[in-house]
Amino acid sequence: TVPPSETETATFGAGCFWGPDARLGAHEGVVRTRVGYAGGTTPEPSYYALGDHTEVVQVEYDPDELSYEDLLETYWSCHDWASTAPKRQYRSVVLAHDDDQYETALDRRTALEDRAGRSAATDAERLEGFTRAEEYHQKYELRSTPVIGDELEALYGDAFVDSTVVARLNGFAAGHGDPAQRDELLAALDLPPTVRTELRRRF
Ligand code: MHO
Repeated sequence: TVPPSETETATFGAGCFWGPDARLGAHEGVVRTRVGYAGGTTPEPSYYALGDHTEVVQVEYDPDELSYEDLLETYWSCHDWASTAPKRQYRSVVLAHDDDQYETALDRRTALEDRAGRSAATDAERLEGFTRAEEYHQKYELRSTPVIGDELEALYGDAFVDSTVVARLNGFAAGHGDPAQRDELLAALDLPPTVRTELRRRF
């Protein structure tokens, strides 16, 4: 897969970031994902010193293949947007990268509420900063099965987190994507048999 030269970036909070990393990573048109901390003011947040930040997933996507509106729909469909999270760490929040995204988020949130007949707990704010999370939180679905995580990390090296293929496999390992999409990708990859077998078990 040749990544597009022009991508756009979107950032969302939707509970524990492992889940949306996998869900959005499986999405056609998404080029890269990473998880991190945003939406607060505490300097240099980390998992155990989060301060007032929230766990977020950041995605780079190809705007020719995927619209911000479609991304928002998938974002809302993958978490409980109607309930207020027990901790700020897990709040539902759209962190807009520009005025356009901000206006679209407000607009689509109203449409969602009208459609569902319920109000959304999702906040909409401008993104002020993003701190990438610790490596062990990136592509967590793959890492949580040691043979897959270790072998893919060895195979992809420094490109592991930023790879489109790894983002897809991470999503597929969580049960996302459709069988045709999974088969097509697996057929195109020259993966070690152990990884192939373990992935198949997860799909
Ligand atoms: N329930 C999960 C949350 C982790 S997530 C990165 C756990 O504590 O294992 O916040």
